[in-house]
Amino acid sequence: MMTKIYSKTSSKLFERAQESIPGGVNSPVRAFKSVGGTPIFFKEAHGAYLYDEDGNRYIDLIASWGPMILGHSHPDVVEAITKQVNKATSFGAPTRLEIEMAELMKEMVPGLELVRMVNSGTEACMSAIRLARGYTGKNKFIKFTGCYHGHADPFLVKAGSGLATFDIQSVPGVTGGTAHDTLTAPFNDIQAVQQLIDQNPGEIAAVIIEPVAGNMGCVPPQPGFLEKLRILCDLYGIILIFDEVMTGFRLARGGAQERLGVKADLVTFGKVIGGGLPVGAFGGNRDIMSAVAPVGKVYQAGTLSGNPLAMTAGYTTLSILNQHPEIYLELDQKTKLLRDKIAQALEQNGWNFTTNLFGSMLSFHFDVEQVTNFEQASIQNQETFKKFFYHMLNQGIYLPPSAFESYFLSNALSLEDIEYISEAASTFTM
Ligand code: KE4
Repeated sequence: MMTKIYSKTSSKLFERAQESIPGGVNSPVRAFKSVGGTPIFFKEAHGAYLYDEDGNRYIDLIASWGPMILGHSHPDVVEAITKQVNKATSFGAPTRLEIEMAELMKEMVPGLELVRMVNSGTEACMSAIRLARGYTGKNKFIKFTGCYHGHADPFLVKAGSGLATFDIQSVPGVTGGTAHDTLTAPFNDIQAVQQLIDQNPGEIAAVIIEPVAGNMGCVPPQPGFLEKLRILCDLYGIILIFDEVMTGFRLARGGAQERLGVKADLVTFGKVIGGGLPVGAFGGNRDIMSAVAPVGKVYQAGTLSGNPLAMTAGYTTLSILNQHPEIYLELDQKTKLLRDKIAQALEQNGWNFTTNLFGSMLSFHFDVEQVTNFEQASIQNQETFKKFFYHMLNQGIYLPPSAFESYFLSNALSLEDIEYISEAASTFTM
């Protein structure tokens, strides 16, 4: 039964929230600004479902932007956190749990020799860039237009996610000096990378990339692109950083490196490794990582880094994924089925669109032939996207509230849920 859902309490809470929190949210993409209207305030989540303040149920296709890969309130994760919370939540001192977490990540990710825990993907990426600069003694780095590596100053240049959503191409407060050292190239354009290297001889410390981009919608690498990037980095002594905050432990146990067969020098993580609690990490080659304090002089620190509660949530989540790799096959199959069903429904109703899919990452882009980079993502029809977003939301399906984000599936999504979503999409008419 398709019923129009609207959360009356959410609009009251949103008004109240704006009195105390900038824009009423603690992260801009949640504000529904690009789709208009009022964000839904949720109070509970179980499995593949979110429940708003009025008790309306939504099928969740964001999974908290990736972390909830097993579904919300997974019983094993809840049990483990509950046990730990009664022992301690944070010491600010080393614990056995941090060793076990690092060892498990090393077991799952090829080439991860040393890994440092932090508290967000932003911290992981900013630390990795500082490390690359400190290790090489060079200042510049290359990022790709439309990729998002968190909100640290150096990355807020032609970035994706919320910056693309709100069309913020340069951020007040990011100094010219900082932006000067951030070089940008179009995603999937290896010639542009070669050109930047030629124009900045001996000055580039690193290339940082989302190996499968997720912050301009889902944009997979073209065949050979990452391989050529690896060759260029080797040729010119540039550190290759894979930002796997989204793809890490989502695409495979070994993330994009395993899935795509390309090895980075440093990898950043977030989202899934916290199992819903704030965790980020960066790691890789022992020689480079040994430049990090207290071994080396590249300072990086955090009061709550590796805290027992977050380690417990992350360790439990990764252990389940490590022991049940079939989850990745199930996720891939469900994502492909979901894509095919929605695409069929949209085609039947005469919509013009393209879809990108990689593993359990998926996006739809209206009125554009293909999306292989940010420029193409930018010309998609955002008005149609908004209509589709609300068409689905009003039938209890929670899509990312931005045309520059990806769907993230949790393995709690059932075939019945997919059937329901397909049926909802079939009534999206011109
Ligand atoms: P956080 O600091 O938000 O934990 O991670 C930053 C980050 C780094 N790298 C990649 C590839 C990312 O996707 C992110 C964060 N992703 C966004 C969603 N596209 C987080 C959602 C938000 O900003 O609220």
